[in-house]
Amino acid sequence: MKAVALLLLVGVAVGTVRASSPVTQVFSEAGLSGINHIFDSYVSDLGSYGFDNMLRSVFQTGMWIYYENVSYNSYQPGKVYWVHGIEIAAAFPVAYSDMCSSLKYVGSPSEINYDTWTVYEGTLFTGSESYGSSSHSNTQKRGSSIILTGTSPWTFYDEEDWAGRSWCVFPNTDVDQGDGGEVFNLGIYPDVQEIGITDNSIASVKKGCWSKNVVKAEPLKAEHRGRNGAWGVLEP
Ligand SMILES: [Ca+2]
Repeated sequence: MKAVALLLLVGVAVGTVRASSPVTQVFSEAGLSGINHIFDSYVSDLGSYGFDNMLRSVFQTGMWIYYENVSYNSYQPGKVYWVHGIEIAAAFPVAYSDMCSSLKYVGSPSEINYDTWTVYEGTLFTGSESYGSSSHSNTQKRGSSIILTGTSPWTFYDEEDWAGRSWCVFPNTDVDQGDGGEVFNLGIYPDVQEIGITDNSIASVKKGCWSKNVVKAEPLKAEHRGRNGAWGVLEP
């Protein structure tokens, strides 16, 4: 982690140290300047770091979600700015600058392309979440949005213990490639209903594709999409 931070501090310089775990360096000015802070874990209130409503640009690895309100928009709907990639720099559009009050990464804390699923309570990745890197027999039926990382498909069921109606979902909406040959696969689904899954119905998850009902989706509309990543905005 120290080596990663060092690389980030010197910018996108050529280096042999590369982040393979989620990390974001946030800046108070566009163009990766001004006051900055490095985060590698969830922050439910950026005010705790004196960084509330101050973000204008980021340099990051992994997928990070930047929320307008504290606690990941749990209690108040708001704007969502998403960025995924490998050593990717992004500037927030004016309407999304100086608005971020909480942030979190997606997937495994230690390896961005580990096979994981995250089911969020609200659409647009808001609220509480269920997360796993293996099959789960009971996920509490609160899911409204999903993000997958890694290369494995996952099957979601509307009954516990992998029963009932099912949907096979692949992590194939986005593939990012780093300069060192790293690959980051994602399946980003901001509203389960858009892929035919009933809202608040997901009750269990199994690794692999075990349903004839195979979900296909287009990549999210992005503000920018390049070889090493993409970013965009979502509004309720
Ligand atoms: Ca805010």
